[in-house]
Amino acid sequence: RPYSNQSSQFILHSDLEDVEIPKVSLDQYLFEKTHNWPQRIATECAATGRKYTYEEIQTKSINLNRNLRKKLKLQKGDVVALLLPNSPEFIMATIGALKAGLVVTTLNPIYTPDEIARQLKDSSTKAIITFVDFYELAKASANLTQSQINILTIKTQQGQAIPQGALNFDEFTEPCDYPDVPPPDTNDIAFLPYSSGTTGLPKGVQLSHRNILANLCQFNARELSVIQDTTQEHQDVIPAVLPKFHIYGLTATTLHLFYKGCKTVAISKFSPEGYLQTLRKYKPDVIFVAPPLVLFLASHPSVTSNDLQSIRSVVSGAAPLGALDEERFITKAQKDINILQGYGLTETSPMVAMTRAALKKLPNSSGTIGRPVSNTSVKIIDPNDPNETPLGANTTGELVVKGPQVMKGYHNRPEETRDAFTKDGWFRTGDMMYYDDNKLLFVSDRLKELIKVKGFQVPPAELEEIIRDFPEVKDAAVIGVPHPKDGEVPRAYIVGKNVDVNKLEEFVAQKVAPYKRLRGGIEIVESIPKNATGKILRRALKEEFEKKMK
Ligand code: 4UV
Repeated sequence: RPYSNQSSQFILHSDLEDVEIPKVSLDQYLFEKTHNWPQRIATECAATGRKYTYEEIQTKSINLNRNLRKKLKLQKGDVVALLLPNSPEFIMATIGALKAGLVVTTLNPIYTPDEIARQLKDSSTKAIITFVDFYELAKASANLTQSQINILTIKTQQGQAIPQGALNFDEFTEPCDYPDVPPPDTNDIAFLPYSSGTTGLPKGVQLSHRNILANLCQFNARELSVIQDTTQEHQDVIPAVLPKFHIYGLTATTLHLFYKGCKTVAISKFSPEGYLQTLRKYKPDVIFVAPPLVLFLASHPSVTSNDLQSIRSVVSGAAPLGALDEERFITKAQKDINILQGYGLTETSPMVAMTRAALKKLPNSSGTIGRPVSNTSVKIIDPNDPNETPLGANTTGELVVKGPQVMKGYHNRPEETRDAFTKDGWFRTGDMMYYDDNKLLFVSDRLKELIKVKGFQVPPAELEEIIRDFPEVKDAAVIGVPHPKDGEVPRAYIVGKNVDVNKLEEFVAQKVAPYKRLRGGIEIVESIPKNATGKILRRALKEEFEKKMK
C-alpha cells in the first residue's frame, strides 16, 4: 500500500550509510579475517583457563561438522540444542553445527527439565551439546520429550569421566574422514532462539544466516564500532558475562567478537567477586552489559575506579538503562567512558537502534536508544489504527521495523508469524516509543505482555499456565512490577479463595528457572479483568498496582 507523502515523511530511515551484506553463510563470514591471527587466543574460560586459538576453533569446528553428520547421521536443517553456560566451547559447537547445515537452538542451563523439554520438543531437537556436569539435566529433559536425542558432553575439568549413555564431545572434534557438504544458503535458518514475542508462550525465532550476518555488519559500521582492529601488536580483551544463549550475548559478544579477532573471556556463572576478579586479571578494553551490571559496577563498594580504568567503551542493552545509573558509573570510573545503549529483540537478531557519542551530545538525549542502525527503517504507529499510519515526532506509539535483520518468522506458527507483522510487512516490536525533534528514539513503555527480569524474558502466559494447574486456582494473571535491582519481577493475581499461597509459590519455583519466580507477590482477587474476547487486561492490573504503591 503506497504511503501518502504526508505519512512517508514520518518514516525514520537510518542516518548511517548502508552496509553491504556479503552473500555467504555465517560460518564462512566468521573466518573471513581469522587467517591474520591464527595463533591468537579466541576464547578462554575465566574459571578453569581452558582456551583455544582461532586456528583451533576453525579446525575443531570443521571436524565437529563432519563427525556430527557421520556419526549421528544429522542432516541439513536438523536442530542441535546447546545447553551450555558461557564457555570457550560455545563458539566451536555453534560453528561446527552451522557448517554442517544444522540449526542451533540455545537453552538457558538454569532451566528446569520442564522448560528444557518444551523447547526440545517444539524444535524437534536431534542432539544436545552440554557439559558433563549438566548430563543428568539434559537426560531428564530429553526423557520428558519421549524422543531419541543424542547427548554430547564436554569435559570441564581434567580427569572428568564421560557419563554412561553420553557421547564424548572431544571425540567429535577429532579429525574425521567424511565428505563436506556445500555451505548453507544465506537464507537458510542458522539459529532458533526462543522468545515469547508480544504474547503467549516462547516460540522458536527463525533467524537466517543473512539475518545474523546483517546484524554483524550493522554493528561494524564505523560510527558504532567499539572494537579496535586486531593487529600483530594489539588484541582487545572482552569478558563475556552476558549469556551466550540469549541473542544479545550470542550476536553482540560471541559472534561479533570472534569475527573481530578479540579474546573473549567466558564467565560461566556471574558472582560479584568473580566478575570483579576477571576485570582485575584481564583488564578489559570494552564491556557488554545489561543495566543491572552497570548498577553493580556503579554502586558495589568493592568496585573501585582502578577496576574500570582499562575500559574504553560500555555497550548496554536488553532493558532500559537509567540515566542516573549511567552518571553514577562515570562518577565511579572518574573517566570519560563511551557508553552506548543498544535496543533490539530476539526477533531482530537483535540490534534495531543504537546511540553513539555524537548523538549523546544533542540536547535532551539522556536515556535515548539512538537512531536506527544501517539498512534499517522504523516508524511509530498507533497500535489501534487499522491503517497503521506513521505518527510524527513526540507522539508515542508502537515501534515497527523493516530491515535485513528481521526474522523470517516463528517456527511452525503461521498465525503468530502473521500477527508479528503489520499488513505491509513491518515487524511489530510491542514496544511503545516516540522520537523527538532530533529523531532520537526513546522507549516509553512495553505494550506487549512480556516481563523482563535482569534483561531476561519472562512470559506471563508461561507462569499463568503453571499457576492454573495448582489446586483450587480458578483463574490467574501475571504482570511485571518494578524492582530496584532487577528491573521487573513477576507478580500473580489469582482467583480461588482456598488457595495456599505459600505452596503455590513453591510449586511455581519448582517448575521454572529462579529468575521467573513470583518475587513480586501473589494476590487473591475476586476476578481477573478481561475484555470482551477474554483477553487479560494486564494494563488495568498494572495501573491498580501502581496506584496502591503511591
Ligand atoms: O528478545 P529480547 O530478550 O532481546 C533483547 C535484546 C537486547 C539487545 C541488547 C543490546 C543490543 O545492542 C541490542 O541490539 C539488543 O533483550 O527482549 C526484547 C525486548 O527487551 C526490551 C524491549 O522491550 C524489547 O522488545 N529491550 C531491549 N533493549 C532495550 C529494551 C533497551 N535498550 N531499552 C529498553 N528496553
